[in-house]
Amino acid sequence: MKTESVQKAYEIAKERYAALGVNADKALEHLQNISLSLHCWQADDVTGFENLKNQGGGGIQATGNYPGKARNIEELRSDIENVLTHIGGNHRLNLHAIYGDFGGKVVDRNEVAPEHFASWMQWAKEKNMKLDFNSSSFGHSKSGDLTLANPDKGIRDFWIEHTKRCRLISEAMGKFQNDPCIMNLWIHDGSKDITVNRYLYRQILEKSLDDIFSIDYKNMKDCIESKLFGLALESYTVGSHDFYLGYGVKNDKMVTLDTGHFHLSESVADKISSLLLFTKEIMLHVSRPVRWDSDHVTTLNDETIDLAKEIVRCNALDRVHIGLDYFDASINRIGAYVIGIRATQKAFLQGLLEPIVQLREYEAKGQYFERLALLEEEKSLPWNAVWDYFCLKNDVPVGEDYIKAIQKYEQEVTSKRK
Ligand code: RNT
Ligand code: ZN
Repeated sequence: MKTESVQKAYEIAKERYAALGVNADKALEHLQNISLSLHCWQADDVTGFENLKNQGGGGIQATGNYPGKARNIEELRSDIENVLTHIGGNHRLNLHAIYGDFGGKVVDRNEVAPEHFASWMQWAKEKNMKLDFNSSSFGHSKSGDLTLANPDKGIRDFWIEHTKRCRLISEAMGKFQNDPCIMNLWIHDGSKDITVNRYLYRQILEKSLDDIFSIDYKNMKDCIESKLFGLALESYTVGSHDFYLGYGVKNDKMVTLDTGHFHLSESVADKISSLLLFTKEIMLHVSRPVRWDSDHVTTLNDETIDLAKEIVRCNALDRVHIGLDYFDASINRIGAYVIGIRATQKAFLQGLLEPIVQLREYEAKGQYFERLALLEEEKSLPWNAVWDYFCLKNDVPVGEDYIKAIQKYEQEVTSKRK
């Protein structure tokens, strides 16, 4: 696209927004400062780089077999570096414990340590990225149906040790990067069929968490992520939303809202204001559930826009951490990253461009026709001209130009991975 037309379109859009009391320059400034936490696991279908032989145990699964997935750390880093060339702003990278730099050694989950992430910290520093972290209790021979909620002390202690070590790693990352590393704790624990021990498993999980969180750290922040159900664990999830909401409020922990972890008709956007009242911060996993927690690539759909708008309406951009969480193995994986990241940014831009003062004035006066009318008009205001200008300013592809750029990387790099 021509630079000149992007600039012209922006000037016209700016005027249009100004007429509604919205400052487009300010919106762009805010967007520039929104740092997304990019999930590392879209690049390799959540496999990680462990050298463990006895991996089994489910908990998570990517579907599809599009060629070119990252097979090692170097490839994953190169993919992320490529992704960054297609998106504006400064972003974070969210690592899972299974992505350590294990140097060919067998390092079990209860042995992971900061040293296994030293090269990541160094690389992130060079790329001007901050790191976030996750414990990984899925895809391991000890994963089974129950990890931290397992009545078997041996298995439970194994996962407690793993999670404690992950907090230590997060602390080291936070210290190194001089910015808190956010560590997410998600476990798949549940039951395929009716259980008569709902209380017991939740009681065990609470105890395990108390143990895990008994050490206070300064450079990391914990967040806990619920789920509705997992494949083959349909009847019961130990770490349900109620469980973690209660635990988080009681113990001052951030709750992670994954947009795929609720009934599809439930509004995640509606949860933001309540959480903001009772917990200090929120972690998000922006995803796109199709019929279930399918982790499709995030798009600019109503759910994503509602969520972003709600956060802006609550004036809570500084209290909400925005992570992405999807893994589609059926399409070009770099493309998947870029589509989801850009969609999330667009959603926030729409939120930032909302004529909120006017809308609230209408609402205060009981002018509900006017409120609805403006909400409708807002959808087709020239936000896209502002978006194009954001891309131009950031020297990243404008509009659909990133398609070609990604095709090039595929031709030159990912298609050669066999
Ligand atoms: C799974 C959770 C969890 C994972 C990642 C890999 O349902 O959403 O966040 O997707 O940690
Ligand atoms: Zn998630």
